[in-house]
Amino acid sequence: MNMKTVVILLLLALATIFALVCVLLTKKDKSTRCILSELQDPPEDIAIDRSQIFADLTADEMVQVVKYLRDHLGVHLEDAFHARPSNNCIYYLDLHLPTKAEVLGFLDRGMVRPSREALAVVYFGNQPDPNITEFIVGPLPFPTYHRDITLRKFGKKVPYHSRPVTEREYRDIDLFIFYELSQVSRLLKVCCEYNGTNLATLTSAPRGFVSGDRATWFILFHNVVGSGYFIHPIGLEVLVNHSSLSISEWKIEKVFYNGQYYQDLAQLEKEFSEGRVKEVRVKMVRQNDFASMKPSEPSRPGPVQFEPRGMRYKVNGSHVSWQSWSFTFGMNVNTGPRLFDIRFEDKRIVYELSLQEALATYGSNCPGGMVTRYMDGSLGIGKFSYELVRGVDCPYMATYVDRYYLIDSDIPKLNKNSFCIFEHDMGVPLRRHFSNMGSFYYGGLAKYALVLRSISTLINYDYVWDFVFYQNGAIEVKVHATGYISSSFFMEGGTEYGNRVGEHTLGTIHNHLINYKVDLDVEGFH
Ligand SMILES: *[C@@H]1O[C@H](CO)[C@@H](O)[C@H](O)[C@H]1NC(C)=O
Ligand SMILES: *[C@@H]1O[C@H](CO)[C@@H](O)[C@H](O)[C@H]1NC(C)=O
Ligand SMILES: *[C@@H]1O[C@H](CO)[C@@H](O)[C@H](O)[C@H]1NC(C)=O
Ligand SMILES: *[C@@H]1O[C@H](CO)[C@@H](O)[C@H](O)[C@H]1NC(C)=O
Ligand SMILES: [Cu+2]
Repeated sequence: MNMKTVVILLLLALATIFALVCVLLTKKDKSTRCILSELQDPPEDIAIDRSQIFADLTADEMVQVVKYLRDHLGVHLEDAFHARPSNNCIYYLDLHLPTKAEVLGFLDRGMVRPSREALAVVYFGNQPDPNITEFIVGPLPFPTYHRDITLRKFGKKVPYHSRPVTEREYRDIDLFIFYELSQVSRLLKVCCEYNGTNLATLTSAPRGFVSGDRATWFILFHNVVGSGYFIHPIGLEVLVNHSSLSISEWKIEKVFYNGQYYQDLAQLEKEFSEGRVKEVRVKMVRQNDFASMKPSEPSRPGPVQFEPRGMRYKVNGSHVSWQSWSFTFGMNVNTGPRLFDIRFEDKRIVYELSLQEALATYGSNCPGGMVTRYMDGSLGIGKFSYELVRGVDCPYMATYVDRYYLIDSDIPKLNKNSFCIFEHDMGVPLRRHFSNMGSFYYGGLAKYALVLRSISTLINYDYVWDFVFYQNGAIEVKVHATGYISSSFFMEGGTEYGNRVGEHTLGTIHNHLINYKVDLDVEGFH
């Protein structure tokens, strides 16, 4: 099997291009310049200072909010890293943006700076009627108040069963599954060379079909080390009902093995020992893994761009400026990268441009793949925006920026170098003309773009999120999908649902849907 067929995935390019030229070529408003010059600082410093209103929470602010909530909620908060479903814990924190009216009042009309606040999402599991509550906590950095905004925001109580699964819950589910698997030890030894440690699980979603369900198909794979285990399925899948807040009440509701459903693992093992299960012997891959990402041979280094007279863009905190453009960027732990106050020639043209959701819907003849509709916002597009590798993930000379996030734990975590910013030669002229008619001349201009990028690894696949700014006033959002495919065990009829990419691996048919919010604000229309 050629590695490339597996590793190289679809390339998805969604392009939203705004033609802004005519609006932007209108003359600069001198009066705003006059107001700015009354203040002492140069305009660039003022812009940087004001952009702080959109800045992500700092690690110190997160620590203060956690401390405040522990001291003021009147209940014991377990650290989410250890919390069981029946505990209370802080699920995540994020910046709470003031309303657009408040922000614009401050930015444009000299009104007071709105106070800086955090959004805290708390799981209240340790009470008779558990719920999820959203609080606003402020003012930062030293909070003195919190407000429950759940009912105002959602119009109803947020049911506890709909909460995203925490890392702790995944760990507990794994412990539960591997404990239960001892019931099929004879089958697993024969079919899959199971030795107690060489299998791994993969979640699916949604976790049911009616409100209140919390039962998930988990798919079993050979846990091939240092390689994409997602394409080494062994043919076994289990439906785990983890709705109970008491882990001892979790159960396996259904079992699937190589095309057949069973009531439970005991029934599967019994039928296997009676010779009524058609097992498929899947060898544990030890070398020449078709899923390996290792280049097969070293290659000579490719071309590299350089900046002969240094960077032509500036990055200060969350504020970026380049030629006529400026904007502020950040990362929402769930929804991913977000940009605010995008200006061209100092005029705001976009108030907010942010990723909202990445949906992937699958088809398969195995239950896990068949039901799967991932909504990556619930996994954490921002949380899983990991460190970028210089010269591969972004050009060598790019500027790299760290991000802190807090989710699934009371301690802020660092995603080092998880944004990159670079100016890039587009390899094509922006405009040119060669004249050999009438008179003899040439005029041309090289095309450059400024790119803000982050890359999210959502389980098996990696999304490369680009926000591209062009000299002509166009903005483009782009996504490239790479990483590994999600796969099912290959069985008869599998090719109706995808392509056979390995002896036992079906690359399943699916769609990606990427959703952005664009709040265009040309000429102050809002
Ligand atoms: C960032 O901007 C602030 C305010 O304008 C300035 O004091 C600081 O020196 C700048 N930092 C960098 C690294 O440019
Ligand atoms: C959720 O639980 C919290 C903590 O006990 C409580 O203050 C809040 O009123 C509850 N929310 C709803 C909508 O019942
Ligand atoms: C099981 O097999 C894996 C992969 O071959 C190996 O790395 C691991 O050490 C084995 N575990 C035990 C307990 O033998
Ligand atoms: C899951 O278990 C709960 C009891 O813990 C039960 O009420 C519910 O019906 C089960 N759900 C499914 C999908 O089997
Ligand atoms: Cu895909």
